[in-house]
Amino acid sequence: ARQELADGAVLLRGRALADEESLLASLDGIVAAAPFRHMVTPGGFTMSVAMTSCGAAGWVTDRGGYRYAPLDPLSGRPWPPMPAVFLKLATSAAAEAGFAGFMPDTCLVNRYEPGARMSLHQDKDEGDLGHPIVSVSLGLPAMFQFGGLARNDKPQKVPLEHGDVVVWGGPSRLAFHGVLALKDSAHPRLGRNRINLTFRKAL
Ligand code: MD3
Ligand code: FE
Repeated sequence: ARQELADGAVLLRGRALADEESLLASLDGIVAAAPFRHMVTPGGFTMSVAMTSCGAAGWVTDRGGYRYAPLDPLSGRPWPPMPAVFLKLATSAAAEAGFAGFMPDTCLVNRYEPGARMSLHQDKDEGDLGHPIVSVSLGLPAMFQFGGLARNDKPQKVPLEHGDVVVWGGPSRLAFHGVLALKDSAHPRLGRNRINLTFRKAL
């Protein structure tokens, strides 16, 4: 099921389901080396979403700003490497959406517990905004908000479920987007959690 949400934004429903167990096993390895943490925004707010990363750099925020860092600030060591199953899923999904050759160098792992949310924002901390972003949703469903290029554009609501993959490129790359507060329920495999893997070329 290939669904075009907007120009350049392609939803591949269930695209990650075949890789579910190997994605989750790889995720356990990442979290063992680089645990989830709640980071602080430049404005001083602690994020409700807990995060970690793998790959050559990881997205971090603190009072000093948002950036990609080559070392995990918690450990002072490099982030865990990008697992092969992550890379293969991201590159093949991007190719199916029309972005052949996409080669991410980082995966941000977001963990939502009930009540966690992400307010409307743009992703523009990457060096070259010509590359798409691939996102993989696992665990509890979430209501995703997908707006336009202006903060005021009324967002469309898109439910994202376990196994869904979305590729955001071209004119959609700078769209405002966010995630509504996660409703409390339990997923058979992930319990009271939603995990989102966000693949980017940052460097
Ligand atoms: C649309 N994460 O980490 S992924 C983020 O579900 C982030 O955790 C959300 O937004 C989450 O920055 C959404 C989907 C996503 C990612 C990047 C986008 C959608 C996007 C960039 C442009 C437009
Ligand atoms: Fe984002």
